[in-house]
Amino acid sequence: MPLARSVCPYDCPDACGLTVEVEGGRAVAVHGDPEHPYSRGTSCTKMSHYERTVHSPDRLRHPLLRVGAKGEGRFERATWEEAIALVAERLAAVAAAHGPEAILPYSYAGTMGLVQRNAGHPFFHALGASRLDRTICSPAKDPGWQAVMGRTPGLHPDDALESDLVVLWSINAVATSVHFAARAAEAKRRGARIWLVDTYANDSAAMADRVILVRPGSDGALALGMIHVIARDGLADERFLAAETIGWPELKARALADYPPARVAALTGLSPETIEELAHEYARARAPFIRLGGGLTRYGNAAMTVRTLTCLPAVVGAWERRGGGLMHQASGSLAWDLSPLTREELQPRPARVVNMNRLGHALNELDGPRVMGLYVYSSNPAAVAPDQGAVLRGLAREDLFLCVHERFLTDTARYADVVLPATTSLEHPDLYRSYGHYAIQRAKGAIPPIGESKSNWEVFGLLARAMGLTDPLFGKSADEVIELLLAVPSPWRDGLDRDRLDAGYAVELRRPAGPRWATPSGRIELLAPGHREPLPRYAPTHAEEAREPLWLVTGCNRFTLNSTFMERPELRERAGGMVLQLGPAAAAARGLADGDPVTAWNDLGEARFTLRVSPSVPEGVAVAEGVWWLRDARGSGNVNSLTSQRLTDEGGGSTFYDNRIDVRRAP
Ligand SMILES: Nc1nc2c(c(=O)[nH]1)N[C@H]1C(S)=C(S)[C@@H](COP(=O)(O)OP(=O)(O)OC[C@H]3O[C@@H](n4cnc5c(=O)[nH]c(N)nc54)[C@H](O)[C@@H]3O)O[C@H]1N2
Ligand SMILES: Nc1nc2c(c(=O)[nH]1)N[C@H]1C(S)=C(S)[C@@H](COP(=O)(O)OP(=O)(O)OC[C@H]3O[C@@H](n4cnc5c(=O)[nH]c(N)nc54)[C@H](O)[C@@H]3O)O[C@H]1N2
Ligand SMILES: [Mo]
Repeated sequence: MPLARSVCPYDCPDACGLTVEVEGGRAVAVHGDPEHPYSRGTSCTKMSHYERTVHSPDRLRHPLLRVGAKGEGRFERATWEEAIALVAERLAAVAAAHGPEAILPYSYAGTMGLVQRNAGHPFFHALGASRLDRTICSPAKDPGWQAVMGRTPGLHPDDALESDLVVLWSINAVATSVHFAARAAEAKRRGARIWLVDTYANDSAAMADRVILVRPGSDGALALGMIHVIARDGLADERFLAAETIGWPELKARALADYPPARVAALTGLSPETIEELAHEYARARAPFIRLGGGLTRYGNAAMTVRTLTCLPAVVGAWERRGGGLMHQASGSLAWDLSPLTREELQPRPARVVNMNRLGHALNELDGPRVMGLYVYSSNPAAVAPDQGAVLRGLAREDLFLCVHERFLTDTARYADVVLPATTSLEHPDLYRSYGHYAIQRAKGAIPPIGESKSNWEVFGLLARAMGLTDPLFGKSADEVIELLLAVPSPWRDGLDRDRLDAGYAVELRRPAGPRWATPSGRIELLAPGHREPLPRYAPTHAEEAREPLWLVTGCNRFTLNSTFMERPELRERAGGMVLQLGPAAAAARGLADGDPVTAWNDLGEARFTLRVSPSVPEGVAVAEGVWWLRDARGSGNVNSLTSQRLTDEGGGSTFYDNRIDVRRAP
């Protein structure tokens, strides 16, 4: 049976290599590619039957025009010619009447492939549309890391194998990065200890030797408390600090003065003894490896927290020893210059920027001009964006023209005036990199498009032609665009085996030689002279002052990915529906029992859940895993009707976990 090589296109650090069995133009089975250097022949539960997504009976197969009310989901079939002409005409009318900035593109990570993901950029730039700040995930990691490490690349995930203490810090690796979890497990077999630092005992707790549950958003305080104890007890690596860092005297003085264990205990909810123990064990480990996840980046203090944690390995000199240091993400993005595709300079003038986390605001309140045309692709904002009530109100506006390019009739697509059917990654070519490892891969389509579906790149080519955009880029094929990207030289790709890449195999980027610390001072900057706050400190979260008693942690579900995979009945079932987990005391205090229908509410809205009483959830915390479609919600919203549009301290990031709620029995 013919076997095609492909790549998992989803927003996950593993970016697994896949092999696809093809029979009569159909994908009949999908496996992990044993030749992939990172994923090595295994994939997650979700992808093991990717063919069920690709050939799902629910795939959109042809363009649709709305006939019902917005959100109702009633459409009639149209041809591509009709649909493209209508979208072009409506976008042109919006631009003529209100100016091109009244058009807003909205996209995120439905596919991570470089061409399909960024396909809309040149089109919307050429129109002069508003620009979208794509910050829904964890952009605060970058300023946090850069304040200390500049452009120094982080650790390689395989370095964890050499560590004697792997810290899963705010990452649910067993759910969200199964191949990093496998490395942590291998390190454990070789004698390493594993810590989990989290807000509840998530799926990854089972592999940890020690589970450390902190009050949400307080990790920066914990790190400063550890630095206090390390400095106080003479456990800092003074030789490393003197030779390789700047600012240790100042950081040490601040930690000693302001972050004694008693104060840090009050901030984090840990006991002073635990803080002392953690500091001692971390400092005495030979090569502690911190894998920093996304959880703690979804708070108002995110960048400062990441920055503070990034100081820890330097304080104990961990960078000096193989396996020691911190990995916030893989740094392979440094290998790419996407400007031949994204083409900022096609803009007639720099257009305004709209933060994607504030879509509710953009649709309901933003003026000068008001958003009158919205084009959504590779994203499902009706479900995944914060403050769902405001987003749905905006999408329901009668005067808003909405086009959605999708694989399925999602919550967002139901509001569209025009729905265009999208291909899956098995039906179009692309070039993939990963944010969790250093392999890159080029995939051809393995099967023909399902129905009349088209890729992002093809659709923007059609729209560009219909709107009279003449730049030669719009006439190129996706494969020609891949060549454009590969033609930009980068030291990361020196000596790259092009034949192997073109044949569909994963190829590793090579970390170029460079300064050891790529910072302005050439050293690790524990004090950042140019920063508006030169020294790390504990910064409060947004919800710290909220009235509601429970922090809402809206973590990832192991069997779905954001709102993706909700199309698969068997995965939906395993994902368990809209469940809210509370600890036994919080449930008892409200007279609630396991299985009760409950309503969670706050100032923004309310959502219905089934209660699960769980000893894994500490006092003062509530956990809801997964981003469910409205179809699966018993009330009028999913968990994002409880999350706010507030942003992080730097990076304009989302603050999905920085919210509080209360809970009552539902009727
Ligand atoms: N409450 C809460 N909300 C969250 C999160 C959370 O933890 N809690 N996580 C947040 C995070 S980290 C992220 S990154 C965002 C993710 O936000 P999104 O990137 O919007 O994520 P998905 O829900 O996966 O939606 C992607 C959509 O793209 C479609 N798609 C896939 N491939 C293609 C393609 O090639 N072309 C087109 N046109 N469409 C395609 C899929 O069918 C799917 O509907 O969600 C955020 N929302
Ligand atoms: N199965 C599955 N895999 C996924 C996804 C998915 O939805 N499902 N989503 C993908 C995407 S888009 C992303 S961005 C990544 C995210 O994957 P991860 O990096 O694992 O991030 P999260 O799942 O958001 O949060 C990880 C953990 O942080 C905890 N946490 C929350 N607040 C805090 C805090 O203040 N301090 C500490 N120490 N911990 C805290 C949460 O309880 C959670 O257990 O996963 C990707 N992979
Ligand atoms: Mo994400």
